[in-house]
Amino acid sequence: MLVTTTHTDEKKLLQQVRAAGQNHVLRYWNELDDSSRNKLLAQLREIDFDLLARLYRNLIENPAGAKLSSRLEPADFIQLPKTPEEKQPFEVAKQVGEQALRQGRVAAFVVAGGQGTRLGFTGPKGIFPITPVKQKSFFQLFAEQIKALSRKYQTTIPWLIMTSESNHEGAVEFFERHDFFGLPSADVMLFQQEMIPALDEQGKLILDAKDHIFTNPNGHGGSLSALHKSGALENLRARGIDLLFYFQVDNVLVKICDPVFIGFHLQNRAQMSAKVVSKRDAHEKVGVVAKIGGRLGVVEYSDLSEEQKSQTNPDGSLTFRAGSIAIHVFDVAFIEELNRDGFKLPWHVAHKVIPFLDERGEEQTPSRPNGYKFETFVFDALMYAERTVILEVAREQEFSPVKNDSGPDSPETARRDLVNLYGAWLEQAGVAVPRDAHNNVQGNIEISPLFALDAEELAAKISREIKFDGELYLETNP
Ligand code: UD2
Repeated sequence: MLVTTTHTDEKKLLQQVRAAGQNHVLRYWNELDDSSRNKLLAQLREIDFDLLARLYRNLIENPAGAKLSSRLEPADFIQLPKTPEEKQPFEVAKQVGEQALRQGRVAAFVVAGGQGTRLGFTGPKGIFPITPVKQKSFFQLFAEQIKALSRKYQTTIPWLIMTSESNHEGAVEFFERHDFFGLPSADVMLFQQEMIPALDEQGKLILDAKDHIFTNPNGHGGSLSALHKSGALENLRARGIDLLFYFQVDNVLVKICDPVFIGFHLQNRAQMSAKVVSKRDAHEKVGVVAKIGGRLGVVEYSDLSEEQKSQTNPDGSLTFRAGSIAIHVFDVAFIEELNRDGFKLPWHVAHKVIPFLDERGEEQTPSRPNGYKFETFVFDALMYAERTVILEVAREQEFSPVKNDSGPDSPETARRDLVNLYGAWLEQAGVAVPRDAHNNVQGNIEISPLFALDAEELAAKISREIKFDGELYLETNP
C-alpha cells in the first residue's frame, strides 16, 4: 500500500514488521500525514522484535520457567544496633562514609520514571507538594538535602534524576522554573529511561493512537542501562565519582547519601548494597531481601506465597521480614560491568489494563487487564554482585513512601511521618513536644534540611528554651 513512497531502510523496516507478525500497526497508514508516518516509523525503528517475541514465548505462553521455584531462605543482614557496643561499628562506618563524601566520591541518583498511577496525580511525582508546613515538592526536599550535604562535606554531590517519556519535560520545566533550587544546574542531570511496547494477549503490539504504539517505561532496572547510554556514567567518572547512592522519588524520609550506609558498603568492598526495614505486617507491599536458591535477591511481594508471607520464627517475628526500601549504594564499576556485554537484568511481566484503538479507530480503556507490560527491576542486580551489604534501618527514620492518594502510604501518612520525625529531633534537643494516644505529634512541624539534616545538627543549633506551640517551621537562608 505504501511501497512506492518508502526509502530502502523504510522498506526493510516494514518487512521486519510484517515478518514479526505485527503488520496491524500499519492499519491506518493511508490516513496518516507525513509527520504521523514519521512518528510511527521512528517508534518502529526502536523496537526489538526478537526480544518481544522471546518475552511473549517465555513469560506469557510458557510462564512455568519464569515462576519462582527456587528454595527461599532469609538473608543475613546487619541488624539495628541496640547496645553501645553494637552502635560502635556504626560510628566507625559513618566516619568511613563521611570521608568518601568529603573526597567527592559520591553522587545521588533518584529514579522518577514511574507513572504514579496509584497516586492519581498528573505530572511527575517529584513535583507533588508533600512537606507538612510549606508544601514543598519531593524534588525541593531532596534538592535541599543535597545542598546541605554538599555544604557540610565541602564537596559537590552531583544529582542524577531518571525520568521517562511522559514526565521528562514536566520535570525539566519544574527545575528550570525553580532555578534548580539553588544547586548548580551543571550538577543536576536529568535523563530519560527507555520505553518498551506492551503486548496484547495474542502477542500483538497495541495501537493507542493511529500513529502510536502503546509503550511503558522499562522498569527501574532500566536505570542501570540508561545511566550508561545517557553518558551519565562517563560524566561521573570524569568527576572522579565511583559511588552512586540510589533512591526512589516517593520516599519522603530518605536519608540521601547516608554516610553509615556508604561506610558499610566500602568496608565490605561491596558492589551493590541495600537497605531494609522490618516488614510492618505479612502483607505489606514491599519486596523481601532473601536468598533465592542460595543467591541474594529481592522477591517481589506478589511473588511470595501466602505461606511464605506469614511464616514466622520461634520468637513470632516474620521469617521473611527484610523489606526492601529500594535504597542502594552502587559501585560505578559494577554498573559498568553490568553493561559490558549487553544488559543483563531479567524481565518481569504484569497483566494490565492498556488503552487501545478499537476497529472503528476509537480509543477504549477496557475494564479488565487486556495486555502485558514488561519491566526490569533494579534489585535483580543483587544476584550479579559478588559482595553485598544489607543494612537494617529504622522505618520511622527512613521509610515512608507515597504510593496511594489516601490510606496507607499516602501523602497524609508521609506528612505525619515527617512531623513525627521532626518532633523526635526536637525532643532529643530537649524541647517538649505534645503527642497523642498513638504517639503522633500534636501540631505541625517542618525543618528544612538547610537548617538541620538530623537530630544532632538540630540540637547544636537550637536552645531547649524554644517553645513548640503547635506549628513550627525552621529554615535558614538558602
Ligand atoms: C517498589 C518495590 C518494592 C518496594 C517498594 C518500596 C518494585 C517492583 N517494587 O514498589 O519491592 O521496595 O518500592 O517503596 O520495584 N520507576 C522508574 N521507572 C519505571 C518504574 C518505576 O523510575 O519504569 C521508579 C518510580 O518512579 C518510583 C520507583 O521506581 O520512584 C518505584 O516504583 P513503583 O512505585 O512502581 O514500585 P512499587 O511501589 O511497586
